[in-house]
Amino acid sequence: MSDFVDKLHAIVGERGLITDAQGQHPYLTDWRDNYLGTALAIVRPATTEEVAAVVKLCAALRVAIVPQGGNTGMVGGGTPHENGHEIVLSLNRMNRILEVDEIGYSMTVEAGVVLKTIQETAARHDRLFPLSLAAEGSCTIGGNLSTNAGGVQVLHYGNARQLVLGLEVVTPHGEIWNGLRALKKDNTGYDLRDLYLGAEGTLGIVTKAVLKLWPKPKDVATSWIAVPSPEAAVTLLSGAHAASEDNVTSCELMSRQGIDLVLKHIPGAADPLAERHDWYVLLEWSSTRARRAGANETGLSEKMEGYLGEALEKGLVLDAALAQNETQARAFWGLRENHSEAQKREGPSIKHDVSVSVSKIPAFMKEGLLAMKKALPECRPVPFGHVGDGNIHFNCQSPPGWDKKRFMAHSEAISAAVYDIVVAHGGSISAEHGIGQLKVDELAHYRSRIELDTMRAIKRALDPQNIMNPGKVIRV
Ligand code: FAD
Ligand code: 2HG
Ligand code: ZN
Repeated sequence: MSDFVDKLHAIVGERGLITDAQGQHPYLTDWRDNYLGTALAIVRPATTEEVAAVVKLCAALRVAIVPQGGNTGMVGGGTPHENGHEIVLSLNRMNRILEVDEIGYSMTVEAGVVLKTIQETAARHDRLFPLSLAAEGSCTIGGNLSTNAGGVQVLHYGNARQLVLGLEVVTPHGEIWNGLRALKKDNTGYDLRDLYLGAEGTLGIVTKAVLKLWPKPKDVATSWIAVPSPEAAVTLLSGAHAASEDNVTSCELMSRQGIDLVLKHIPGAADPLAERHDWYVLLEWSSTRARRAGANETGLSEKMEGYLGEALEKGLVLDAALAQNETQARAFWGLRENHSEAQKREGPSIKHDVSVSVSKIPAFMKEGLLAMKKALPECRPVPFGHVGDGNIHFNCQSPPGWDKKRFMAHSEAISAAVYDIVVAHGGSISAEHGIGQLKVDELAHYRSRIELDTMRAIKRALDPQNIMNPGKVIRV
Protein backbone atom coordinates (compact mmCIF):
# COMPACT_ATOMS: atom_id res chain seq x y z
CA MET A 1 0.00 0.00 0.00
CA SER A 2 1.26 3.44 -0.85
CA ASP A 3 1.68 6.11 1.81
CA PHE A 4 -1.36 7.97 0.43
CA VAL A 5 -3.61 4.91 0.59
CA ASP A 6 -2.35 4.22 4.15
CA LYS A 7 -3.44 7.72 5.14
CA LEU A 8 -6.85 7.21 3.53
CA HIS A 9 -7.13 3.93 5.42
CA ALA A 10 -6.41 5.73 8.67
CA ILE A 11 -9.38 8.03 8.00
CA VAL A 12 -12.06 5.69 6.63
CA GLY A 13 -10.95 2.25 7.82
CA GLU A 14 -11.12 -1.09 6.00
CA ARG A 15 -14.81 -0.84 5.00
CA GLY A 16 -14.27 2.61 3.57
CA LEU A 17 -11.62 1.68 1.04
CA ILE A 18 -11.63 -0.39 -2.15
CA THR A 19 -8.26 -0.98 -3.77
CA ASP A 20 -8.64 -4.29 -5.64
CA ALA A 21 -9.40 -4.17 -9.38
CA GLN A 22 -12.53 -6.32 -9.25
CA GLY A 23 -14.10 -4.34 -6.39
CA GLN A 24 -13.22 -1.04 -8.04
CA HIS A 25 -14.64 -1.83 -11.48
CA PRO A 26 -18.31 -0.78 -10.94
CA TYR A 27 -17.10 2.62 -9.70
CA LEU A 28 -14.84 3.16 -12.72
CA THR A 29 -17.41 2.81 -15.46
CA ASP A 30 -20.80 4.39 -16.18
CA TRP A 31 -24.33 3.05 -16.63
CA ARG A 32 -24.11 3.32 -20.41
CA ASP A 33 -20.64 1.68 -20.61
CA ASN A 34 -19.34 4.72 -22.45
CA TYR A 35 -16.45 5.53 -20.11
CA LEU A 36 -13.85 3.51 -18.23
CA GLY A 37 -11.44 5.28 -15.89
CA THR A 38 -8.86 4.35 -13.30
CA ALA A 39 -8.45 5.55 -9.71
CA LEU A 40 -5.88 5.53 -6.92
CA ALA A 41 -8.62 4.20 -4.65
CA ILE A 42 -12.37 4.12 -4.15
CA VAL A 43 -13.02 5.88 -0.86
CA ARG A 44 -16.32 5.41 0.98
CA PRO A 45 -16.49 7.67 4.05
CA ALA A 46 -19.22 7.03 6.61
CA THR A 47 -19.58 10.57 7.99
CA THR A 48 -19.23 14.20 6.94
CA GLU A 49 -16.15 14.49 9.15
CA GLU A 50 -14.53 11.61 7.29
CA VAL A 51 -15.37 13.26 3.94
CA ALA A 52 -13.78 16.49 5.17
CA ALA A 53 -10.63 14.67 6.36
CA VAL A 54 -10.29 12.86 3.01
CA VAL A 55 -10.68 16.14 1.10
CA LYS A 56 -8.12 17.87 3.34
CA LEU A 57 -5.62 15.08 2.65
CA CYS A 58 -6.28 15.26 -1.10
CA ALA A 59 -6.00 19.07 -1.07
CA ALA A 60 -2.62 18.86 0.68
CA LEU A 61 -1.33 16.37 -1.92
CA ARG A 62 -3.24 17.89 -4.88
CA VAL A 63 -5.03 14.64 -5.59
CA ALA A 64 -8.24 15.10 -7.57
CA ILE A 65 -11.59 13.82 -6.29
CA VAL A 66 -14.52 12.44 -8.28
CA PRO A 67 -17.66 12.43 -6.11
CA GLN A 68 -20.05 9.59 -6.86
CA GLY A 69 -23.56 8.66 -5.71
CA GLY A 70 -25.53 5.87 -7.37
CA ASN A 71 -23.47 6.14 -10.57
CA THR A 72 -26.56 6.34 -12.80
CA GLY A 73 -25.54 9.59 -14.48
CA MET A 74 -25.89 9.81 -18.27
CA VAL A 75 -22.94 12.12 -19.05
CA GLY A 76 -19.90 10.51 -17.39
CA GLY A 77 -19.75 13.07 -14.56
CA GLY A 78 -19.12 10.43 -11.88
CA THR A 79 -16.52 8.45 -13.82
CA PRO A 80 -12.81 9.21 -13.24
CA HIS A 81 -10.46 9.93 -16.12
CA GLU A 82 -7.96 7.37 -17.40
CA ASN A 83 -4.91 9.17 -15.93
CA GLY A 84 -5.11 7.28 -12.60
CA HIS A 85 -4.42 10.43 -10.55
CA GLU A 86 -7.88 10.69 -9.00
CA ILE A 87 -9.83 9.04 -6.22
CA VAL A 88 -13.52 8.22 -6.49
CA LEU A 89 -15.29 9.41 -3.35
CA SER A 90 -18.50 7.41 -3.07
CA LEU A 91 -21.26 8.62 -0.73
CA ASN A 92 -22.95 5.22 -0.69
CA ARG A 93 -22.24 4.55 3.00
CA MET A 94 -23.77 7.87 4.06
CA ASN A 95 -27.31 6.59 3.72
CA ARG A 96 -29.23 7.62 6.83
CA ILE A 97 -32.54 9.48 7.03
CA LEU A 98 -31.87 11.93 9.85
CA GLU A 99 -35.25 13.55 10.46
CA VAL A 100 -38.79 13.75 9.11
CA ASP A 101 -40.62 16.93 10.11
CA GLU A 102 -44.32 16.29 9.38
CA ILE A 103 -45.41 19.69 10.65
CA GLY A 104 -42.80 21.58 8.67
CA TYR A 105 -43.09 19.29 5.59
CA SER A 106 -39.37 18.58 5.39
CA MET A 107 -36.92 15.69 5.64
CA THR A 108 -33.20 15.80 6.47
CA VAL A 109 -31.05 13.11 4.85
CA GLU A 110 -27.47 12.11 4.16
CA ALA A 111 -26.34 12.46 0.55
CA GLY A 112 -26.05 8.74 -0.15
CA VAL A 113 -29.69 7.87 0.55
CA VAL A 114 -31.26 6.17 -2.48
CA LEU A 115 -34.10 8.24 -3.96
CA LYS A 116 -36.65 5.43 -3.63
CA THR A 117 -35.93 5.18 0.12
CA ILE A 118 -36.72 8.89 0.44
CA GLN A 119 -39.99 8.50 -1.51
CA GLU A 120 -41.00 5.50 0.64
CA THR A 121 -40.10 7.26 3.89
CA ALA A 122 -42.18 10.28 2.89
CA ALA A 123 -45.13 8.01 2.00
CA ARG A 124 -45.00 6.32 5.42
CA HIS A 125 -45.52 9.79 6.91
CA ASP A 126 -48.42 10.50 4.50
CA ARG A 127 -46.19 12.93 2.62
CA LEU A 128 -44.81 13.05 -0.93
CA PHE A 129 -41.27 13.63 -2.13
CA PRO A 130 -42.09 14.21 -5.81
CA LEU A 131 -38.75 13.61 -7.52
CA SER A 132 -39.38 10.54 -9.66
CA LEU A 133 -37.24 8.94 -12.37
CA ALA A 134 -36.56 5.50 -13.78
CA ALA A 135 -33.22 5.25 -11.93
CA GLU A 136 -34.87 5.96 -8.55
CA GLY A 137 -33.99 2.50 -7.18
CA SER A 138 -30.24 3.23 -7.55
CA CYS A 139 -29.60 6.98 -7.79
CA THR A 140 -28.87 8.95 -4.61
CA ILE A 141 -30.21 12.27 -3.44
CA GLY A 142 -26.67 13.74 -3.48
CA GLY A 143 -26.41 12.83 -7.17
CA ASN A 144 -29.93 14.12 -7.85
CA LEU A 145 -29.15 17.50 -6.30
CA SER A 146 -25.72 17.69 -7.92
CA THR A 147 -27.24 17.11 -11.37
CA ASN A 148 -30.40 19.13 -10.63
CA ALA A 149 -32.30 16.05 -11.81
CA GLY A 150 -35.67 16.37 -13.53
CA GLY A 151 -37.79 13.28 -14.04
CA VAL A 152 -41.48 12.77 -14.66
CA GLN A 153 -43.19 15.22 -12.30
CA VAL A 154 -41.28 18.42 -13.00
CA LEU A 155 -44.20 20.15 -14.67
CA HIS A 156 -46.10 20.14 -11.38
CA TYR A 157 -43.44 20.16 -8.65
CA GLY A 158 -40.30 21.52 -10.33
CA ASN A 159 -36.88 19.96 -10.73
CA ALA A 160 -34.50 18.96 -7.90
CA ARG A 161 -33.46 22.57 -7.34
CA GLN A 162 -37.03 23.42 -6.34
CA LEU A 163 -37.31 20.48 -3.91
CA VAL A 164 -34.55 21.40 -1.49
CA LEU A 165 -34.33 23.85 1.40
CA GLY A 166 -30.82 23.44 2.80
CA LEU A 167 -27.48 21.72 2.18
CA GLU A 168 -24.36 20.66 3.99
CA VAL A 169 -21.29 20.73 1.73
CA VAL A 170 -17.62 19.83 2.13
CA THR A 171 -15.61 22.46 0.26
CA PRO A 172 -12.51 21.76 -1.86
CA HIS A 173 -10.44 22.92 1.14
CA GLY A 174 -11.97 20.22 3.33
CA GLU A 175 -14.12 22.62 5.35
CA ILE A 176 -17.71 21.82 6.27
CA TRP A 177 -20.32 24.42 5.24
CA ASN A 178 -23.42 23.94 7.35
CA GLY A 179 -26.26 25.34 5.27
CA LEU A 180 -28.76 22.79 6.59
CA ARG A 181 -31.42 25.45 7.11
CA ALA A 182 -35.06 24.43 6.76
CA LEU A 183 -36.09 27.96 5.79
CA LYS A 184 -38.62 28.91 3.12
CA LYS A 185 -37.32 32.47 3.20
CA ASP A 186 -33.66 33.43 3.49
CA ASN A 187 -32.33 36.45 1.61
CA THR A 188 -28.98 36.76 3.34
CA GLY A 189 -26.54 37.50 0.54
CA TYR A 190 -25.57 35.28 -2.38
CA ASP A 191 -27.35 31.93 -2.46
CA LEU A 192 -24.54 29.41 -1.93
CA ARG A 193 -27.01 26.53 -1.95
CA ASP A 194 -28.00 27.29 -5.53
CA LEU A 195 -24.35 27.28 -6.58
CA TYR A 196 -23.82 23.70 -5.45
CA LEU A 197 -27.11 22.43 -6.91
CA GLY A 198 -26.42 21.22 -10.44
CA ALA A 199 -22.63 21.72 -10.07
CA GLU A 200 -21.99 18.01 -10.76
CA GLY A 201 -19.44 17.74 -7.97
CA THR A 202 -17.12 20.40 -9.42
CA LEU A 203 -17.48 22.89 -6.54
CA GLY A 204 -17.77 20.68 -3.46
CA ILE A 205 -19.27 17.50 -2.04
CA VAL A 206 -22.90 17.53 -0.91
CA THR A 207 -23.04 15.53 2.32
CA LYS A 208 -26.54 16.28 3.69
CA ALA A 209 -29.73 17.99 2.55
CA VAL A 210 -33.02 19.27 3.92
CA LEU A 211 -35.72 18.33 1.40
CA LYS A 212 -39.22 19.76 0.92
CA LEU A 213 -42.22 17.47 1.26
CA TRP A 214 -45.75 17.79 -0.15
CA PRO A 215 -49.11 16.30 0.84
CA LYS A 216 -49.54 12.81 -0.57
CA PRO A 217 -51.99 12.61 -3.50
CA LYS A 218 -55.19 10.71 -2.69
CA ASP A 219 -56.73 10.51 -6.15
CA VAL A 220 -54.71 9.61 -9.28
CA ALA A 221 -55.81 9.09 -12.90
CA THR A 222 -53.43 7.64 -15.51
CA SER A 223 -54.06 7.20 -19.24
CA TRP A 224 -52.18 5.67 -22.14
CA ILE A 225 -53.13 7.73 -25.19
CA ALA A 226 -52.43 7.37 -28.90
CA VAL A 227 -52.11 10.77 -30.57
CA PRO A 228 -51.61 11.64 -34.25
CA SER A 229 -48.58 13.91 -33.76
CA PRO A 230 -46.39 15.79 -31.24
CA GLU A 231 -48.50 18.85 -32.10
CA ALA A 232 -51.64 17.03 -30.92
CA ALA A 233 -49.76 16.03 -27.76
CA VAL A 234 -48.97 19.60 -26.75
CA THR A 235 -52.49 20.79 -27.62
CA LEU A 236 -53.90 17.94 -25.50
CA LEU A 237 -51.65 18.98 -22.61
CA SER A 238 -52.54 22.63 -22.95
CA GLY A 239 -56.26 21.88 -22.49
CA ALA A 240 -55.57 19.35 -19.73
CA HIS A 241 -54.30 22.00 -17.31
CA ALA A 242 -57.74 23.60 -17.00
CA ALA A 243 -59.74 20.37 -17.52
CA SER A 244 -57.92 18.74 -14.60
CA GLU A 245 -58.27 21.87 -12.44
CA ASP A 246 -54.49 22.27 -12.55
CA ASN A 247 -53.80 18.70 -11.48
CA VAL A 248 -51.58 17.52 -14.38
CA THR A 249 -48.57 15.90 -12.73
CA SER A 250 -46.99 14.08 -15.72
CA CYS A 251 -47.17 14.29 -19.48
CA GLU A 252 -44.74 12.03 -21.33
CA LEU A 253 -44.42 11.63 -25.10
CA MET A 254 -43.23 8.46 -26.82
CA SER A 255 -42.90 7.27 -30.43
CA ARG A 256 -43.71 3.88 -31.87
CA GLN A 257 -39.99 3.17 -32.36
CA GLY A 258 -39.45 3.42 -28.61
CA ILE A 259 -42.45 1.26 -27.78
CA ASP A 260 -41.27 -1.42 -30.21
CA LEU A 261 -37.87 -1.53 -28.43
CA VAL A 262 -39.54 -1.85 -25.01
CA LEU A 263 -41.84 -4.64 -26.25
CA LYS A 264 -38.84 -6.43 -27.78
CA HIS A 265 -36.46 -6.21 -24.80
CA ILE A 266 -38.51 -5.95 -21.60
CA PRO A 267 -40.14 -9.20 -20.47
CA GLY A 268 -43.82 -8.81 -19.61
CA ALA A 269 -44.25 -5.50 -21.47
CA ALA A 270 -47.51 -5.34 -23.43
CA ASP A 271 -49.13 -2.81 -25.74
CA PRO A 272 -52.27 -1.44 -24.01
CA LEU A 273 -53.96 -0.63 -27.34
CA ALA A 274 -55.09 -3.01 -30.08
CA GLU A 275 -53.66 -1.07 -33.02
CA ARG A 276 -50.24 0.40 -33.70
CA HIS A 277 -49.87 4.19 -33.63
CA ASP A 278 -46.99 6.56 -34.33
CA TRP A 279 -47.15 8.63 -31.14
CA TYR A 280 -48.24 8.07 -27.55
CA VAL A 281 -48.80 10.21 -24.48
CA LEU A 282 -48.77 9.02 -20.89
CA LEU A 283 -50.89 11.50 -18.99
CA GLU A 284 -51.26 11.53 -15.22
CA TRP A 285 -53.40 13.79 -13.04
CA SER A 286 -53.28 13.66 -9.27
CA SER A 287 -54.96 15.50 -6.45
CA THR A 288 -54.69 15.59 -2.68
CA ARG A 289 -58.47 15.63 -2.51
CA ALA A 290 -59.64 12.11 -1.64
CA ARG A 291 -62.71 10.64 -3.33
CA ARG A 292 -65.30 10.01 -0.66
CA ALA A 293 -66.48 6.39 -0.75
CA GLY A 294 -70.06 6.17 -2.03
CA ALA A 295 -70.27 9.92 -2.58
CA ASN A 296 -71.80 10.95 -5.86
CA GLU A 297 -68.92 13.14 -6.98
CA THR A 298 -66.69 13.21 -9.98
CA GLY A 299 -63.15 11.97 -9.37
CA LEU A 300 -60.14 12.59 -11.56
CA SER A 301 -60.68 9.41 -13.62
CA GLU A 302 -64.17 10.50 -14.70
CA LYS A 303 -62.89 13.99 -15.45
CA MET A 304 -60.01 12.58 -17.50
CA GLU A 305 -62.34 10.22 -19.36
CA GLY A 306 -64.62 13.13 -20.25
CA TYR A 307 -61.70 15.24 -21.40
CA LEU A 308 -60.23 12.46 -23.56
CA GLY A 309 -63.67 11.80 -25.08
CA GLU A 310 -63.90 15.43 -26.21
CA ALA A 311 -60.30 15.29 -27.50
CA LEU A 312 -61.15 12.15 -29.49
CA GLU A 313 -63.97 14.01 -31.24
CA LYS A 314 -61.58 16.86 -32.09
CA GLY A 315 -59.05 14.41 -33.59
CA LEU A 316 -56.42 15.13 -30.90
CA VAL A 317 -56.70 11.57 -29.62
CA LEU A 318 -56.86 8.41 -31.75
CA ASP A 319 -57.40 5.86 -28.99
CA ALA A 320 -56.85 5.68 -25.24
CA ALA A 321 -56.81 3.32 -22.25
CA LEU A 322 -57.55 4.67 -18.79
CA ALA A 323 -55.88 2.69 -15.98
CA GLN A 324 -58.54 0.89 -13.95
CA ASN A 325 -56.23 0.20 -11.02
CA GLU A 326 -52.70 0.78 -9.78
CA THR A 327 -51.33 -2.37 -11.46
CA GLN A 328 -52.48 -1.11 -14.84
CA ALA A 329 -51.06 2.33 -14.16
CA ARG A 330 -47.72 0.73 -13.22
CA ALA A 331 -47.76 -1.23 -16.50
CA PHE A 332 -48.29 2.00 -18.48
CA TRP A 333 -45.42 3.60 -16.57
CA GLY A 334 -43.25 0.53 -17.25
CA LEU A 335 -43.57 1.15 -20.98
CA ARG A 336 -42.27 4.67 -20.49
CA GLU A 337 -39.63 4.06 -17.84
CA ASN A 338 -38.03 1.14 -19.64
CA HIS A 339 -37.08 3.19 -22.69
CA SER A 340 -33.45 3.68 -21.54
CA GLU A 341 -33.01 0.02 -20.61
CA ALA A 342 -34.54 -1.14 -23.91
CA GLN A 343 -32.30 1.25 -25.88
CA LYS A 344 -29.28 -0.10 -24.03
CA ARG A 345 -30.19 -3.72 -24.79
CA GLU A 346 -30.76 -2.89 -28.46
CA GLY A 347 -27.19 -1.56 -28.85
CA PRO A 348 -25.36 1.74 -29.12
CA SER A 349 -27.27 5.00 -29.10
CA ILE A 350 -26.52 8.70 -29.20
CA LYS A 351 -28.54 10.69 -26.67
CA HIS A 352 -29.65 14.30 -26.91
CA ASP A 353 -31.26 15.49 -23.68
CA VAL A 354 -32.65 18.74 -25.06
CA SER A 355 -35.37 21.26 -24.25
CA VAL A 356 -37.33 23.97 -26.02
CA SER A 357 -40.43 25.81 -24.85
CA VAL A 358 -43.46 23.53 -24.97
CA SER A 359 -45.10 25.45 -27.81
CA LYS A 360 -42.00 24.95 -29.99
CA ILE A 361 -41.98 21.15 -29.57
CA PRO A 362 -43.87 20.40 -32.83
CA ALA A 363 -41.55 22.52 -35.01
CA PHE A 364 -38.45 21.22 -33.23
CA MET A 365 -39.54 17.59 -33.65
CA LYS A 366 -40.25 18.03 -37.35
CA GLU A 367 -36.97 19.79 -38.12
CA GLY A 368 -34.94 17.62 -35.72
CA LEU A 369 -36.12 14.34 -37.25
CA LEU A 370 -35.30 15.58 -40.76
CA ALA A 371 -31.85 16.76 -39.63
CA MET A 372 -31.05 13.48 -37.91
CA LYS A 373 -32.00 11.49 -40.99
CA LYS A 374 -30.00 13.84 -43.20
CA ALA A 375 -26.91 13.39 -41.02
CA LEU A 376 -27.22 9.58 -41.11
CA PRO A 377 -30.04 8.23 -43.29
CA GLU A 378 -29.79 4.71 -41.77
CA CYS A 379 -30.17 5.90 -38.16
CA ARG A 380 -33.23 5.05 -36.07
CA PRO A 381 -34.63 8.05 -34.18
CA VAL A 382 -36.08 7.22 -30.74
CA PRO A 383 -37.50 10.49 -29.40
CA PHE A 384 -39.29 10.37 -26.06
CA GLY A 385 -39.59 12.25 -22.84
CA HIS A 386 -41.01 14.95 -20.67
CA VAL A 387 -43.01 16.87 -23.26
CA GLY A 388 -44.79 18.75 -20.46
CA ASP A 389 -41.43 20.35 -19.63
CA GLY A 390 -40.44 20.82 -23.29
CA ASN A 391 -37.71 18.22 -22.60
CA ILE A 392 -37.27 15.54 -25.25
CA HIS A 393 -34.68 12.76 -25.18
CA PHE A 394 -34.05 13.12 -28.87
CA ASN A 395 -32.14 9.87 -29.13
CA CYS A 396 -30.71 8.07 -32.08
CA GLN A 397 -30.30 4.29 -32.17
CA SER A 398 -27.59 2.72 -34.30
CA PRO A 399 -28.65 1.09 -37.55
CA PRO A 400 -29.17 -2.68 -37.06
CA GLY A 401 -25.93 -4.65 -37.28
CA TRP A 402 -23.60 -1.63 -36.93
CA ASP A 403 -20.93 -1.85 -34.24
CA LYS A 404 -20.36 1.00 -31.80
CA LYS A 405 -17.21 2.33 -33.49
CA ARG A 406 -18.83 2.62 -36.90
CA PHE A 407 -21.91 4.29 -35.44
CA MET A 408 -20.07 6.68 -33.13
CA ALA A 409 -18.02 7.99 -36.06
CA HIS A 410 -21.22 9.84 -37.03
CA SER A 411 -22.03 11.16 -33.56
CA GLU A 412 -20.45 14.60 -33.95
CA ALA A 413 -22.33 15.33 -37.17
CA ILE A 414 -25.65 14.03 -35.84
CA SER A 415 -25.39 15.91 -32.53
CA ALA A 416 -24.30 19.17 -34.15
CA ALA A 417 -27.28 19.01 -36.51
CA VAL A 418 -29.69 18.43 -33.60
CA TYR A 419 -28.15 21.01 -31.26
CA ASP A 420 -28.12 23.72 -33.92
CA ILE A 421 -31.87 23.30 -34.33
CA VAL A 422 -32.40 23.29 -30.56
CA VAL A 423 -30.43 26.52 -30.21
CA ALA A 424 -32.23 28.09 -33.18
CA HIS A 425 -35.46 27.51 -31.22
CA GLY A 426 -34.00 29.12 -28.10
CA GLY A 427 -33.56 25.75 -26.38
CA SER A 428 -31.00 23.99 -24.18
CA ILE A 429 -28.51 21.26 -25.17
CA SER A 430 -28.76 19.74 -21.68
CA ALA A 431 -32.18 19.89 -20.08
CA GLU A 432 -31.75 17.57 -17.09
CA HIS A 433 -28.75 15.23 -17.35
CA GLY A 434 -26.02 17.87 -17.04
CA ILE A 435 -22.69 18.28 -18.84
CA GLY A 436 -20.33 15.78 -17.14
CA GLN A 437 -17.50 14.87 -19.53
CA LEU A 438 -19.82 14.19 -22.46
CA LYS A 439 -20.79 17.77 -23.27
CA VAL A 440 -17.83 19.88 -22.11
CA ASP A 441 -17.09 20.97 -25.70
CA GLU A 442 -20.77 21.64 -26.44
CA LEU A 443 -21.13 23.83 -23.35
CA ALA A 444 -18.06 25.81 -24.44
CA HIS A 445 -19.55 26.16 -27.93
CA TYR A 446 -23.16 27.03 -27.12
CA ARG A 447 -22.86 29.19 -23.98
CA SER A 448 -21.89 32.86 -24.34
CA ARG A 449 -18.47 34.25 -23.41
CA ILE A 450 -19.86 36.09 -20.41
CA GLU A 451 -21.55 32.94 -19.08
CA LEU A 452 -18.39 30.85 -19.54
CA ASP A 453 -16.17 33.53 -17.96
CA THR A 454 -18.49 33.78 -14.96
CA MET A 455 -18.61 29.99 -14.53
CA ARG A 456 -14.80 29.80 -14.74
CA ALA A 457 -14.42 32.61 -12.21
CA ILE A 458 -16.70 30.77 -9.77
CA LYS A 459 -14.84 27.50 -10.26
CA ARG A 460 -11.43 29.16 -9.74
CA ALA A 461 -12.60 31.03 -6.65
CA LEU A 462 -14.07 28.00 -4.94
CA ASP A 463 -11.62 25.36 -6.14
CA PRO A 464 -8.32 27.16 -6.84
CA GLN A 465 -6.35 23.88 -7.10
CA ASN A 466 -8.91 22.37 -9.49
CA ILE A 467 -9.12 19.14 -7.51
CA MET A 468 -12.92 18.80 -7.43
CA ASN A 469 -14.05 16.67 -10.38
CA PRO A 470 -11.62 18.36 -12.82
CA GLY A 471 -12.39 18.27 -16.53
CA LYS A 472 -16.12 17.95 -15.92
CA VAL A 473 -18.63 20.68 -16.86
CA ILE A 474 -16.09 23.42 -17.63
CA ARG A 475 -12.35 23.47 -18.38
CA VAL A 476 -10.34 26.04 -16.39
P1 FAD B 1 -23.99 9.88 -10.03
O1 FAD B 1 -24.23 9.30 -11.37
O2 FAD B 1 -23.19 9.08 -9.09
O3 FAD B 1 -23.28 11.32 -10.21
C1 FAD B 1 -23.81 12.28 -11.06
C2 FAD B 1 -22.98 13.58 -10.94
O4 FAD B 1 -23.15 14.15 -9.65
C3 FAD B 1 -21.48 13.36 -11.09
O5 FAD B 1 -20.92 14.48 -11.70
C4 FAD B 1 -20.97 13.23 -9.66
O6 FAD B 1 -19.63 13.62 -9.54
C5 FAD B 1 -21.91 14.17 -8.92
N1 FAD B 1 -22.23 13.77 -7.56
C6 FAD B 1 -22.85 12.63 -7.14
N2 FAD B 1 -23.05 12.67 -5.82
C7 FAD B 1 -22.54 13.84 -5.38
C8 FAD B 1 -22.45 14.47 -4.11
N3 FAD B 1 -22.92 13.90 -3.01
N4 FAD B 1 -21.86 15.68 -4.03
C9 FAD B 1 -21.36 16.30 -5.15
N5 FAD B 1 -21.44 15.75 -6.37
C10 FAD B 1 -22.02 14.54 -6.48
N6 FAD B 1 -32.00 12.04 -14.91
C11 FAD B 1 -32.98 12.97 -14.90
O7 FAD B 1 -32.72 14.14 -14.62
N7 FAD B 1 -34.26 12.63 -15.22
C12 FAD B 1 -34.62 11.37 -15.53
O8 FAD B 1 -35.78 11.10 -15.82
C13 FAD B 1 -33.61 10.36 -15.52
N8 FAD B 1 -33.91 9.08 -15.79
C14 FAD B 1 -32.92 8.15 -15.79
C15 FAD B 1 -33.24 6.84 -16.09
C16 FAD B 1 -32.25 5.85 -16.11
C17 FAD B 1 -32.62 4.43 -16.44
C18 FAD B 1 -30.92 6.20 -15.82
C19 FAD B 1 -29.83 5.16 -15.80
C20 FAD B 1 -30.59 7.51 -15.51
C21 FAD B 1 -31.58 8.50 -15.51
N9 FAD B 1 -31.28 9.83 -15.21
C22 FAD B 1 -32.28 10.77 -15.20
C23 FAD B 1 -29.89 10.23 -14.94
C24 FAD B 1 -29.46 10.02 -13.45
O9 FAD B 1 -30.23 9.07 -12.83
C25 FAD B 1 -29.55 11.32 -12.69
O10 FAD B 1 -28.60 12.21 -13.22
C26 FAD B 1 -29.30 11.18 -11.19
O11 FAD B 1 -29.63 12.41 -10.58
C27 FAD B 1 -27.88 10.80 -10.83
O12 FAD B 1 -27.81 10.41 -9.47
P2 FAD B 1 -26.63 9.46 -8.98
O13 FAD B 1 -26.72 9.33 -7.50
O14 FAD B 1 -26.64 8.19 -9.73
O15 FAD B 1 -25.35 10.34 -9.36
C1 2HG C 1 -35.69 9.38 -18.87
O1 2HG C 1 -36.41 10.36 -18.98
C2 2HG C 1 -34.23 9.60 -18.61
O2 2HG C 1 -36.14 8.22 -18.90
C3 2HG C 1 -33.29 8.86 -19.53
O3 2HG C 1 -33.92 10.94 -18.52
C4 2HG C 1 -33.37 9.31 -20.93
O4 2HG C 1 -32.22 7.39 -21.78
C5 2HG C 1 -32.50 8.57 -21.94
O5 2HG C 1 -32.14 9.20 -22.92
ZN1 ZN D 1 -35.60 12.22 -18.70
